[in-house]
Order: sequence, then structure tokens, then C-alpha cells
Amino acid sequence: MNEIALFSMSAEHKMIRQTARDFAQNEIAPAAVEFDETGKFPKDTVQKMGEMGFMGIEIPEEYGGAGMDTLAYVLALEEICKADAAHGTIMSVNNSLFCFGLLKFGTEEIKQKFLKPVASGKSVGAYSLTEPMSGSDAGTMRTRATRDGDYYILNGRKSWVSSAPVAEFILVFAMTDPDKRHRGITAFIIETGKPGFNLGKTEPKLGIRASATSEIVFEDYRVPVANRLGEEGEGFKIAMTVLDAGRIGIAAQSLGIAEAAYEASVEYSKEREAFGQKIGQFQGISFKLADMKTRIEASRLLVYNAAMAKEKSKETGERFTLEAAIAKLFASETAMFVSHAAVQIHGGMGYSKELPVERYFRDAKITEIYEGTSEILRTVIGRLETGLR
Ligand code: COS
Repeated sequence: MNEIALFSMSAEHKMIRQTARDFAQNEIAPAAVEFDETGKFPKDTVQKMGEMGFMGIEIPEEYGGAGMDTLAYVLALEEICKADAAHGTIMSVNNSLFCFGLLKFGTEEIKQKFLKPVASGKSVGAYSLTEPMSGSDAGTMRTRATRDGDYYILNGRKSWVSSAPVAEFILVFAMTDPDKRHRGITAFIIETGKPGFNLGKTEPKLGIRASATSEIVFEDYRVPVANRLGEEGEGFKIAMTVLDAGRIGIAAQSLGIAEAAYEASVEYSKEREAFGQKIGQFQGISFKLADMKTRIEASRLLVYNAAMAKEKSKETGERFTLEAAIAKLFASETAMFVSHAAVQIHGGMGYSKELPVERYFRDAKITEIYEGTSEILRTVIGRLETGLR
């Protein structure tokens, strides 16, 4: 496969990409089928990812992270997802949706207490915004947090929480003042395993099956005021800012899935013969491969560009909403396009569980849905471009 020259990567970037590639191909890929079949959380490999610094790549070393930049993060995540997208979801949620939020909005006490163990990979972090009756329209959540002295009392049901069954800490959003709608939402870091925290049903998923997704239910759960992230009413903005970072992670995940599906397709079309020639010699196949490669390389530029926009924002404080939305929209639709074509190129073998191609197809679909559906992303991009609502 040809690599197209683009952003000048530093020696450090090349090193983390190679380290992630070796680890992913040697230790994750061989077990990916089993994780997919059983839906079991890959505890051992996730622990190793923590030891390698992959669970808090952009977090400064003083808070338990690897102290690297956003490009390093997406390069590593892309490689992990090429081997197994479920590992990628766990890594992305931990890095982008938990650690980034705490680094950006947390007090020193919060960073020491909750960021350090999660960024270093000793504990797993999660993020919980969605509810059974509020997905894309996140501002209409019903989970309530009521102040009671030095505590808030949480009640309500959250759904689709990736890593919830294994997480020790979860960044949760709840309504403190329903009259203020989205301006009445507040963010909290909650510790699982305490009274009032319950796991609900596990989501039986089409893909990324090992990423452990479940509902969580709060019944008079007491969270100290010191565990509030930001001020009362700042929760929606925190949720959206964190999702901007998350969308870059999902864009990188999409890129990894697409690359895996594409590389399998190139190999297969060089081996498989029909009507007296390699199937890659048919224009019908080679044009498909050309379209797959072109969309992948376009995705790569958008994903790396979004990573650089986020990196720049660390100095300027500017939002990178547009770059993240464009990268996720294009890369996720590319992952779907490429994995769909990969199944077709492999024919019956693409439909068989003997090869990983059908898994790439199933895993790709979620990238068009979570952390902002393609429709929400088009809404975000359209609004930012016209200034109209
Ligand atoms: N960064 C910072 N602030 C943001 C923001 C962002 N990316 N996007 C919106 N905001 C702010 C707005 O500036 C606005 O602030 P004010 O209250 O000061 O006016 C506020 O948030 C509300 O924004 P808006 O009016 O645009 O809210 P909407 O209810 O129309 O919702 C969308 C906006 C649809 C973009 C938002 O709800 C969204 O992204 N939904 C998808 C949620 C999602 O991805 N869920 C998946 C969860 S993870 S599986």
C-alpha cells in the first residue's frame, strides 16, 4: 500500500505510530475475533495500553499522561482501530471524553484525584450524556441533580454509556435547573460502586461489541460539590466542548477501520482469480479500490488537520468545532463506504465470519451514529457556515 506524503511527522510521531502498530497487530488483532464474539471487555490489553501511555496520550505527565500532542493521539488511535475498533472506542472515550474534559475544566483537586488514575490507565473513565429519551437533543435530559448542602443528589437513567460496566469514574451530565433548559445542565464526576449507582441493561450491539456499553441508573446518588466540573449551568457547554474532542477520536477510529478494510481488499484482489485473471485486473474492482483509496487519503487529511486545529486551540483557546465535525462526518461515511465495498469485493468471503471484513462493516456503522450523527454534524457545519439557525 502506498503512503502519500503529507504533514511532516516528527520522529516522535513516527515512533508512537510504529509502537501502536506493532502492539495492535501483535497483541490486539489476534484476539479481536474472540472479543467480538463474546463481547467480553478486553481487560488485559486495555491494561497494557495504559502501561504504554495510550490511555492519556495528551495529558501532561504530572497528571499521569504521556504528555504528547493531538497528532500523536490520532496516529496511535488509528493503528489500534485498524486492529480492533472496540479497543479504539475504549481508548477514545478515556482520552477524549474523560481526560480532556477534566484537564480543560477541572480544578487541581479534580485533576489529582480523578484525572491522574485514568490518564495513567490505572482506572477506566467514561462519559454519560445520552438518556433513553434524549440523544441528539441532549439539552432535554431528565436526570436531576438537586443540591443538598455539600452534596448533590442524582436521580435518573442514562443510556449508551461506553465502558460503564468497567469504569471507576464517569463524567455525568444532569439537570440542576430544568427551567433554564440547556443552561440548567451541570457536569459531575461520579465514582461508580457507591450507593445509588446501578448498572442498567447492557446494550446488545451490532459492532464494537467488546466496548462494554450499558445503561446507568442513579437512585439518590450523593455526589460531593467538590466533584462538580465547572460551575452550575456550564454542563452543556462542557459536554459540547468535550464532544468536539471526541469527534476527532471517532474520525481517527473511522480512518483505522477504513484502512483495515481497504488493505484486506487490495490483498484479496491480488490473490483471488475469476474468469482467468486476478479480480484486481477487472476495472470493476480496480475502480472501486481507487475510490476507496482516494476517500481514505482525503479522510486522513481532514483527521490530521482536525488534530492540528485542536493542538492550536491549546494556545489560542479557539474552538475546533468545525474541523472536528467535518473530519468525523467525512471519515465515518468513508469507513462505511469502504467497508461496504470491501464486503462486495470479497464476495461470499466478505459475508463470512472466517474473515474480519464483515466485522469492519459492522464496526463502521457506529461511527456515523455516536458522538454526533451525520445529520447532527451536517447541522453543526451548516449553522457555522451560514450563521443561521
Ligand atoms: N462548543 C462550545 N459551546 C457550544 C458548542 C460547542 N461545540 N456547541 C454549542 N455550544 C453552546 C452554544 O454556544 C450555546 O451557548 P449559549 O447557551 O450561550 O447560547 C449552547 O451551547 C446551546 O447551543 P445550541 O443552541 O446550538 O444548542 P442546540 O440545542 O440547538 O443543540 C446541537 C446543538 C444539536 C449541535 C447539540 O445538541 C449536539 O451536538 N447534539 C448531539 C449530541 C451528541 O453528539 N450526542 C452523542 C453523545 S455521545 S454517544
